[in-house]
Amino acid sequence: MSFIIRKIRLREIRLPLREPFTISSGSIDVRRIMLVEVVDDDGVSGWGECVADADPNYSPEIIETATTIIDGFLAPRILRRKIDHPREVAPIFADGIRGHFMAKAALEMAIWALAAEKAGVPLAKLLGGERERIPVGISIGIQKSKELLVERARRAAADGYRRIKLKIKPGADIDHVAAVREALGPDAVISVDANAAYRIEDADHVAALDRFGLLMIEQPLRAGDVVRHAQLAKRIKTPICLDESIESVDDAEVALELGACRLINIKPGRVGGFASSLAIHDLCRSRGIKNWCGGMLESGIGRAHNVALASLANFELPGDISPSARYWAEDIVTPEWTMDKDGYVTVPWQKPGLGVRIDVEKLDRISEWRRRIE
Ligand code: OSB
Ligand code: MG
Repeated sequence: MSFIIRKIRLREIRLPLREPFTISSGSIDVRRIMLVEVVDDDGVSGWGECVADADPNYSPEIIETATTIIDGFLAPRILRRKIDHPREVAPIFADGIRGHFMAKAALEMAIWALAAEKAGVPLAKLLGGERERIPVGISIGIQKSKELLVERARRAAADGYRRIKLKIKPGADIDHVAAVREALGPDAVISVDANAAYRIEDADHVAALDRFGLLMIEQPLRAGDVVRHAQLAKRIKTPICLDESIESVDDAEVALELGACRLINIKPGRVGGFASSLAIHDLCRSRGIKNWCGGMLESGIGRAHNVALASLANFELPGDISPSARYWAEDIVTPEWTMDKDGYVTVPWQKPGLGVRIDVEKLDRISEWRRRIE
């Protein structure tokens, strides 16, 4: 079913987080989110969410660069062009435009959502998903003290989360993880995420985490340090999962070839969108490497994309797909995303498109700015 995009609307909203979120590279208490709406000839809309943040601490991209790239370079390539399938979009964006994966993803994923809506099928189906429900993991930010971290982790365990991930950095790592392991017991599934806070010289220090039986350590070294991740992998027992290092299927191929990781988390917003996510998924599956779906503190719109993607077969580990109420006093979609007491979120297989209704009136009220591209 082909379609032609006539209009693209960008806007920024600000959602206050219910608790501040701190990682090794920065901290936020209000999430600034750029939303993308594409509208086709028949007036059908598709929504996307840009995962770029206000500060370039996780990625070099920020909201302003993504806006500029969409407006100046991506939108002109897609407006008024006949599209037969959303998988055509990623190659159109890749040709001659380097990087800017978060900008590309926001627009590409909006177009996938539109295509699902038009075809009257759930986005999960269009992507080739199969899971009825997704196991959920929580990502707990760095806390002011070990005691506060233990309290937060206990609460998460009681809520039913199937995996508890602790953000770590030098000085808030070994003893913090020890305290949580002690509090939650040997059966709790615990992982850590360093967001690139260590250097290869810290290998012995990182190896001290091996005794806690962690599911993985995510992104211990700098994004570009794939070779050093391979070196580190030989010196620690805890499986390495790459996050920031993987922006494309090429990156994934190189990382696996070098033995830099045993797991890869896929954030569609980080890798340029769904076509790239599917390619990484298929590559990992063929190599026996498990995936899980990462998160970027998305609103209910980005969460819908992530849930749909995580329904694919190789997303075998719990995803960072917490329910709306973990982040926001009030989400921008109905129904809000919820997690059952066993720690699963249900894929909306009964509904077309994203499977949630977007409260556009509310968005209009809270938008900081809006821009129309025609
Ligand atoms: O590294 O996974 C990360 C949030 C912002 C930036 C980077 C990361 C994260 C998270 C949050 O861990 C996961 C979530 O959305 O629940
Ligand atoms: Mg991470």
